[in-house]
Amino acid sequence: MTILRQMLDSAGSVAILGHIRPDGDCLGSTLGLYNYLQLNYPNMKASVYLEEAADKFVYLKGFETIRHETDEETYDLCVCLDCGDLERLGNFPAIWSGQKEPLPGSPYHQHPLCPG
Ligand SMILES: [Mn+2]
Repeated sequence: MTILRQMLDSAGSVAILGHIRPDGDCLGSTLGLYNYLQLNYPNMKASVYLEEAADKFVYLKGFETIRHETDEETYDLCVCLDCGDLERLGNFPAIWSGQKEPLPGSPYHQHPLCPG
């Protein structure tokens, strides 16, 4: 079982983040995980947080669900994709640091899901 699978299996909610000025690989990776969770973990609360993206990506499944503002939601797990450091999370590092279960054994920015 992969580390990600173990983490997802023990999480009831997941926030998904990517980098500022999201491009195609950022949107594709974050929405890919979001759609995977919708399909395979139907009872899980999952949200993607990104800055506004170009309309040319509107065809991507789940594009309309992307949240563009921080909010009061909390999550068990936060997955950062296509982003190498916390500064490139833009307005959303609070969501990253607010997850209930800190990622084990390493500082947030050195976790394999968000390599610094
Ligand atoms: Mn990118």
